Amino acid sequence: MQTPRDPWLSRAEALMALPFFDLLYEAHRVHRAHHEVLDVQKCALLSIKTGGCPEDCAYCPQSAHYDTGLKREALMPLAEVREAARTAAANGAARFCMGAAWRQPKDGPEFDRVLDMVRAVKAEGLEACLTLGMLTPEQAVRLREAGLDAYNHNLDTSREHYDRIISTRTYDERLTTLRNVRKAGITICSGGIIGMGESTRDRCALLAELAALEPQPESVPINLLIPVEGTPLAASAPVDPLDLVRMVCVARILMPHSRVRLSAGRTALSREAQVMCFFAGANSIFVGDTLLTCLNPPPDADAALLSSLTGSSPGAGAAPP
Ligand code: SAM
Ligand code: DTB
Ligand code: SF4
Repeated sequence: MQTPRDPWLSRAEALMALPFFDLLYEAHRVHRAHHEVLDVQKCALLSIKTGGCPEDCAYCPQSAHYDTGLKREALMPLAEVREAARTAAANGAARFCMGAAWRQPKDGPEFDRVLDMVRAVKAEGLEACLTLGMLTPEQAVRLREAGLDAYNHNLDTSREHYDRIISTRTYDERLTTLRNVRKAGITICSGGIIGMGESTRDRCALLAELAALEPQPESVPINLLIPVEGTPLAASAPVDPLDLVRMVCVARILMPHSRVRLSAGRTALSREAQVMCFFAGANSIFVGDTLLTCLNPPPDADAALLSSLTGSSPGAGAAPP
């Protein structure tokens, strides 16, 4: 039986099989036709509830199933979130994303506090994004009413590879939450991770699932696995940066209007590999020293990275930091 992803999957596989320059050239052409190439969105990221998560995602340092030495933290006080949002706005972030290590939020005082966090972030003039796990239709509506702009909920990998990575939830549960979010009028941020032992076909199938959503996700984060000691994926082989560039290219071509976010794993990439990802169509990054629990490049390195795109770089002979 034909599923909505199938035509997208054939297209993705055909693109992925192209010679590198042909793929890169086409991706950049599509990128230029739909976006300002120097417009790279900066998103701040804050873990508002850390560790002790009941899910068993094999990549995740926050899962209670693995001993990663991470210190658990209860839901953050509202004032701390407000302060972090203020700092992010002062540092030029456009969007403020808050993540919680939950399977799904419980209605009650903690969910009410998250609604207040959304209001506080909006009051600083930032776009507000959350990632809290699965949502009911009612929770999605309450978040929208509080002013939430976007909800991050990654499909993470292909349907076929999914149960080798996560056993405590299904792919269809992920898709149901995405539907609930969309129905409530919140934009969708959904992407995945590469470097988890998946095949090229799995990568294509992930992008095909995302591209088949109607409408397509407004943001597509592409994460490079950060192998974390204590998780089942700690010993995963590193991804060839050119395969990451290919992944960005195919995402850009299949989803021409989306923001493709070069997400986790940038500390493992050279400046040149990141620039190639921007050329391929990535136009968003997380800024700030930490992601949720892992390291991100330092802000001064990112400032230098972005200014090296604009023509205002130090000039001939000056080595970047
Ligand atoms: N608990 C919620 C959920 O799973 O939807 C929200 C937080 S969860 C940490 C958000 C995303 O972070 C995951 O979907 C995954 O894509 C990404 N992530 C987690 N650990 C990672 C790692 N070690 N390397 C790369 N990405 C990771
Ligand atoms: C996404 O796709 N990547 C971000 C965000 N959405 C929430 C999270 C990356 C987490 C990396 C591992 C960590 O810092 O714990
Ligand atoms: Fe929990 Fe999200 Fe980590 Fe999975 S990815 S263990 S759901 S915090």
